[in-house]
Amino acid sequence: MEDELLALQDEAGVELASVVDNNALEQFRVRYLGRKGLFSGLMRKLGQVAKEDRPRLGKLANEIKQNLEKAFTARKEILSRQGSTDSAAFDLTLPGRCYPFGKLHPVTQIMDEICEIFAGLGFGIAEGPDVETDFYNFEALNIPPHHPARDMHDTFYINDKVLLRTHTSPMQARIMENNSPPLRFIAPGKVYRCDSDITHTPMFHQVEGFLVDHKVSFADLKGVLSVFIARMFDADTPIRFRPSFFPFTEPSAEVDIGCVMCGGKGCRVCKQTGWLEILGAGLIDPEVFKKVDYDIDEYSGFAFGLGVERIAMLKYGINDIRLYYENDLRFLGQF
Ligand code: 2NL
Repeated sequence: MEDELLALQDEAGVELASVVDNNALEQFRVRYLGRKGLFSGLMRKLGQVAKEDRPRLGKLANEIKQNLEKAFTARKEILSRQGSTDSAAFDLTLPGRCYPFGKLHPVTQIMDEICEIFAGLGFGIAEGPDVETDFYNFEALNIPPHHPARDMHDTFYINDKVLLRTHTSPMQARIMENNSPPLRFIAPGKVYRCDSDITHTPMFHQVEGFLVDHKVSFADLKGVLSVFIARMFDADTPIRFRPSFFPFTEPSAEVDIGCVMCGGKGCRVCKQTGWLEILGAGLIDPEVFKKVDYDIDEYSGFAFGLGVERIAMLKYGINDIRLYYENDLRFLGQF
């Protein structure tokens, strides 16, 4: 009797799982739970079992009935939620539903690629706070109080001394302050400038890097950046260094690559010059070393900074930086 009850419960469970419409559900109810159903049949047999077994089996039978009723109601709810009333609503030959895959934002993808290249050259990766002090963002990098980079038009100030970092080099200043050479690190991250047009967004991403050791020269800088550009773009991408100025490096250079759009022939993107500027770099100014108490006769170093959105625009041929931040999946899904 006990075996029969348990077997009935199992059998009903299996059958209920295959019920996909209301007709089949009603058939199930009549077959198992109806007045003349299999369960009632077993209950009638309860009268024939030995007297001492009756209370135990009666209790089991009750539990099983409650379980069956509960399973029946649950199934009914599932079916009504699926909105099916008959088996015609189900076409088992339909293909399964495809859910769209998410992917990394193109800027994140390029950022990862840049970090991987420098990590391969032995650079450590250091991230710092987006909210910085005036000291680390400007003062420690030899940007004096009257420098145009501090202009209210560029910097988001929170108060006199606190601001949103305008570049990621404050992190480099923090690293130099707390460690001794030899050092080589890159600092990737978000930076903020009050500027917005087709080539500027108020938030964008930078990777800045630096290396400090004995006898570091401009040749070392050229070597590292040449390898970076060859890996990031084509291996034979032409490079040129143009003299420039940054408050934290001396000498300084802007680095151009042969235009990836026209192959150097001259086009709208490179303004007919055949070259595209992709990063700024130089040998770290002794004034910066003095701020972190490094002996300028013993150590020298180079530093560079690049805009991630700009590199991604050149690599993918995108002409408006704002496309990255409009969250249009038709755009973002292409990368
Ligand atoms: C540019 C120019 C540059 C750095 C950034 C830097 C400087 C020091 C330490 C660590 Cl002292 N990092 N960054 C150096 C030269 C140029 O960026 O046009 N960036 C898009």
